[in-house]
Amino acid sequence: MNAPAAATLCAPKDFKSDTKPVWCPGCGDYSVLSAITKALAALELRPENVAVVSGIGCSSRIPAYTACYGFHGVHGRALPVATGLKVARPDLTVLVASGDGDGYSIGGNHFLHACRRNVDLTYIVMDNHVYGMTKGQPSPTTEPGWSSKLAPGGTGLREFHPLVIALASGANFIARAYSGDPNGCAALIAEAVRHPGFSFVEVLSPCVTFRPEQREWKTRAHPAAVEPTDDPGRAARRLMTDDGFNIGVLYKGARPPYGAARAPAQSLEELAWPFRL
Ligand SMILES: Cc1ncc(C[n+]2csc(CCOP(=O)(O)OP(=O)(O)O)c2C)c(N)n1
Ligand code: SF4
Repeated sequence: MNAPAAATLCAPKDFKSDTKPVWCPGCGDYSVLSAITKALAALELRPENVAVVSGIGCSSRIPAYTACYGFHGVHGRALPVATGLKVARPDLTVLVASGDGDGYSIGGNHFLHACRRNVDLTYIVMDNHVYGMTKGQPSPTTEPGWSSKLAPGGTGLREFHPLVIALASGANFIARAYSGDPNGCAALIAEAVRHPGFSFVEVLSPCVTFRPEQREWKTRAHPAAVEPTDDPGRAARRLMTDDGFNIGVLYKGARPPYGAARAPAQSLEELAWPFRL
């Protein structure tokens, strides 16, 4: 799909590609795609100035459905690719799309260090508490008692707490969104992109095929009762007692992003220079 002429603002549809999503009907990821395109339009960006990087999973298919530059990479490795891209091309807006399996299991170590490095990225994790693409294995955020054919009786393992881990590791912006509210989700993604440094948006995005009970999330998601804080201690106390369904910005830090002072490279030669043999 061609974006409008440079002087014209882009609409959400201008950020969508002509590739039709293959997600199951009712999958939460449709709404996340729509929220991303709405956010990019609201930010008055253009597809050619945005890159969407992902790993592997149903959620990680998102780059192909946008008209932005995209990289559908290796399972769990979206963050290092996006980090390299943003450091080399600070002029681009870089979004990273992941799932709870991709981002917290195989990619868990990269999550810690991306928070710590604080490169100016927006990390959107579509959390459905299951590995959807590979047919329903428990993920790090699966409830210990969730019983299924692949894990009869449940895993008995406590869940990973992505927001607390992001805070402890140094993320500069932490929010939770719900795919069932695409406008609210778009507003949170736009705020995350605007905020300098590593911004983490955990999106509750139901897998209607392997976790059909997640349709009930629409009755559980609720706006966070308190304003975002810039105090990590207060944010930690809130997040530790969080019910998992508080929606909104939960922490907004003021750490300067990595490499903020660096100007974009002007040529391929300049980019290649630090890697010369
Ligand atoms: C190195 C490697 N290991 C395992 C897989 C198989 N695999 C593909 S997607 C996936 C899990 C995806 O789950 P999640 O990130 O939660 O995404 P969802 O499909 O639920 O959106 C796994 C284990 C793979 N592709 N590559
Ligand atoms: S398996 Fe689940 S996560 Fe994957 S497309 Fe279907 S509903 Fe969505």
